[in-house]
Amino acid sequence: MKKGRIIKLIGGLYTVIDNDLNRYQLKPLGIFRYQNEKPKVGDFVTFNADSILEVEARQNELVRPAIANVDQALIVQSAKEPDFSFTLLDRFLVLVNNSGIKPVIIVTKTDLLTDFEADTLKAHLDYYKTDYEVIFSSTISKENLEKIIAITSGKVNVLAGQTGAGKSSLLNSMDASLDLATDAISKALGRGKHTTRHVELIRFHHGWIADTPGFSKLEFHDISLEDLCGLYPDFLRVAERCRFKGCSHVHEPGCAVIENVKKHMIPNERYDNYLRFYEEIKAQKPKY
Ligand SMILES: Nc1nc2c(ncn2[C@@H]2O[C@H](COP(=O)(O)OP(=O)(O)O)[C@@H](O)[C@H]2O)c(=O)[nH]1
Ligand SMILES: [Mg+2]
Ligand SMILES: [Zn+2]
Repeated sequence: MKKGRIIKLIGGLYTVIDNDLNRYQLKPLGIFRYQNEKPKVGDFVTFNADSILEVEARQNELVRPAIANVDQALIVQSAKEPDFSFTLLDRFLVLVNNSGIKPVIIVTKTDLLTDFEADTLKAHLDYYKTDYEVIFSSTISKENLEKIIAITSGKVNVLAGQTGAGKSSLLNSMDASLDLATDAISKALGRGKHTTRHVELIRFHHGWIADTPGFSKLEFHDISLEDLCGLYPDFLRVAERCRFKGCSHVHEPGCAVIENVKKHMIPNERYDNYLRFYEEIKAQKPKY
């Protein structure tokens, strides 16, 4: 019996790597078929010549993409093409925070902005710097590529962001040997847009990175109404001054969050997104 880590899953076949970076093609033992939890990419496992026998308890995990034991999630969003969306950013932050993984915000394609547009976007994102690292980057101007290498190296990183945000291009520009398919290439091949189909950890600057098929379902199925505000570190800091314990920050009198929104200490748009997500979760069918 050996110990290793799952780095790839395609068609029910797992690739496991041991401490010496030897690779093994394995199947999960039949037992996993009868459990809810199948082994995931990122799992630490015990295995023999042809099967995964045991999966170690996970530090954290994502459902879509299915990946476990991640050090940080890079939330990648383009400054333009497609336009930067604070709603999408807040949505990713809620989902990543709920998984217990540390988010890092990466804004790509800054070369497409005028100086004025760049200043405006940076000013709006300043608010997020209290809780998150925010990095502005471009594969054209090479802005901050070294910095992103520095913060990802030696770690297990997962990329989150919509198709076209520039995830694969960013990785290629930091390590040309990766040679990941980008939008331009996949269009030329006529393969449509979703070129990254499976979850895989690839070696990246002494660590690992997963260029995932994307968070295809950005829904809040695992999050309850009561949980939502706990996923906003900025709300939590002021919530202790709310008049009512367990305040939802939606309608209660004496709500410190609402007060801070009125005083422009919390951006209106971020609060509006909170209300939107709150309604979305409320409309979900209860899970039993
Ligand atoms: N101008 C500019 N275009 C970029 C940059 N990064 C990516 N792109 C383009 O954005 C498109 C989508 O990039 P891709 O890496 O495939 O995005 P992914 O779907 O998130 O992996 C491609 O046409 C890239 O050439 C950038 O920094 N600047
Ligand atoms: Mg891609
Ligand atoms: Zn409140």
